[in-house]
Amino acid sequence: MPEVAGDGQEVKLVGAWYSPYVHRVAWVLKLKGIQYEFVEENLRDLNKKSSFLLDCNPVYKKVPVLLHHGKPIVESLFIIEYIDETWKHNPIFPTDPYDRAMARFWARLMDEMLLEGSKRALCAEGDQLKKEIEQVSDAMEVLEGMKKGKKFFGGETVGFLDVAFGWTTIWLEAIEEVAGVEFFNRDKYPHLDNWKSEFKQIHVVKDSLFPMEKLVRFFKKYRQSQLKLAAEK
Ligand SMILES: N[C@@H](CCC(=O)N[C@@H](CS)C(=O)NCC(=O)O)C(=O)O
Repeated sequence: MPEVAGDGQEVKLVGAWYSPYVHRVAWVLKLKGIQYEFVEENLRDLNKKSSFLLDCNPVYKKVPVLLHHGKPIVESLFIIEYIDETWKHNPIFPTDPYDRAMARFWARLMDEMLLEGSKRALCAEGDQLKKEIEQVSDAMEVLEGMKKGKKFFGGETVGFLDVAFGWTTIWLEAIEEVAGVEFFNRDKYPHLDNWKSEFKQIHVVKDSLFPMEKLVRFFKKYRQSQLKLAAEK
């Protein structure tokens, strides 16, 4: 039986139900069997964040925040590294230093290109939307090439890159629906398509995913509010 953190009091995850960054951290905690308490932060009004969040993450003021024995760790990719180094069973990172460095590189690049790009697409129109679609498509091409010939990005088992890219499973589809665009084409990205199906079958992922319609409703409101703000400027 792997060593797990105590009674949930010593590990807390501060998050928001819809956050892809939060889910990737939760997946790693669950894959390692670490008990934790989830603390939902209400981000509806970004000017009214809790003093708890502002104390924990004074620089970025964002979720997720992981608290371990009361000490906060921020930024999802760093949090995952911390978890993997602290609880060493069921390792998430590759063991080879070169592979580890490359995994960090790809995770960060894809956060910049794919995650941030598709987030911007969610609230974009016209030429701006076209530009974001191009960037997201470039990123998808790269991912398709990286996935070829392997069951998971990590090889035969789920690894750091799988959890880092796991958000594409439903978040990307929800963005496509709300922004009225197509990023993901099964015929163009068959390896990614297989991976998506495999990833969604992993029990900790399956149990944590919520209906896509819930996310679509949330994103619709978000898009409308952002477009309204942009029009008022
Ligand atoms: N780079 C950060 C991004 C975290 C992030 O953007 N979180 C969003 C929720 S999905 C947030 O807290 N937004 C509040 C805000 O933008 O002020 C990470 O990887 O943890």
